[in-house]
Amino acid sequence: MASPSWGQQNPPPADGATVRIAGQVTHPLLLHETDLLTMKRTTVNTTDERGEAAKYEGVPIVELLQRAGAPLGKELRGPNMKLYVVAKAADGYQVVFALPEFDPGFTDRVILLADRRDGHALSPREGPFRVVVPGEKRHARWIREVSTLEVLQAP
Ligand SMILES: Nc1nc2c(c(=O)[nH]1)N[C@H]1C(S)=C(S)[C@@H](COP(=O)(O)O)O[C@H]1N2
Ligand SMILES: [Mo]
Repeated sequence: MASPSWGQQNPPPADGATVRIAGQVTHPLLLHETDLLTMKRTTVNTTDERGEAAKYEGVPIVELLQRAGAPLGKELRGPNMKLYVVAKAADGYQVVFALPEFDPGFTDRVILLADRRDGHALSPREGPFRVVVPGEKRHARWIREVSTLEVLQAP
């Protein structure tokens, strides 16, 4: 049955398998799932929103920000202290992090761009990428289906 256009039941392959690092960075990035596999990866043992154990695997977001040229380490001072990161998802949900939340000079907590849970790729509802914020009591910033991390500066 030929169809002149893609319908709701039969969408084109979504280009959701990428994540953009954009905004006030020197090297904006478009990363594919396979790019994340070549980067420094970490596993985080944590609990999900229902309190169930979850082993998430992926890349520390600081690695992505570093690669994109966001100011971190010694550069994270002065006017750069008003930089923040907006994470945006396919469903329009957005959450904000201050840049120092990712910097190991400020915190030992590792915020992850996860692409696997308990040894499996994330489900379409959750992935392909999800931000995992260990130790946070509420999971509102564990944004699913992340498409973009945008570095911006408070006015
Ligand atoms: N894209 C997206 N991510 C999201 C949300 C959302 O509405 N959209 N809700 C958040 C909230 S409020 C919570 S509590 C957790 C719930 O995670 P779960 O759906 O895996 O249980 O997802 C977070 N991530
Ligand atoms: Mo929530």
